[in-house]
Amino acid sequence: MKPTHIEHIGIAVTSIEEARKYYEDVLGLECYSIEEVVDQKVKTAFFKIGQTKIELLEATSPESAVAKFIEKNGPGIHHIAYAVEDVNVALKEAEEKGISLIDKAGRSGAEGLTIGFLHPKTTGKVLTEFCSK
Ligand code: CMX
Repeated sequence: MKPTHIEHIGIAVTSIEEARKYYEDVLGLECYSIEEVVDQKVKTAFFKIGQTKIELLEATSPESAVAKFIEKNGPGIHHIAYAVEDVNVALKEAEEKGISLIDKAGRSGAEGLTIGFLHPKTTGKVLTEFCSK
């Protein structure tokens, strides 16, 4: 499954409108896309740095994983996403190596990518995502 690069880092925020100021005004990055991912109950804002992206995540419902995360921890780094050739192959390989899957199979994520999450309890407490085109 060898990941090729970090596809994005997901950062939980209470308000994209507030949080984006740091990325734009201080780091000088450009927000090139704002997209709601209905399935995940989040609004996302993307900034590109080389091959990698920063994904700001704002909950659109109190039931969202991001809302629960912020309630428990406050805003901050939420997950790391690795680019892999095929999410389904990567999920299967991880499971065979004893990792607990959140997603048994790839599903649709932001930017038209196929995504799948691994449970943080078996990844050293880091919520981990695989992404493929
Ligand atoms: N990073 C690390 N650990 C996390 C975490 C995160 N982002 N979110 C939850 N956890 C930990 C909790 O701290 C808790 O650990 P302890 O048992 O040691 O206390 C454990 O996971 C269970 O957490 P919980 O608050 O009870 O939450 P749930 O079990 O209901 O859900 C999780 C946790 C990871 C299964 C859920 O958040 C999930 O399915 N996430 C994947 C989907 C997602 O995050 N979508 C939003 C982003 C979508 C996108 O990028 O498009």
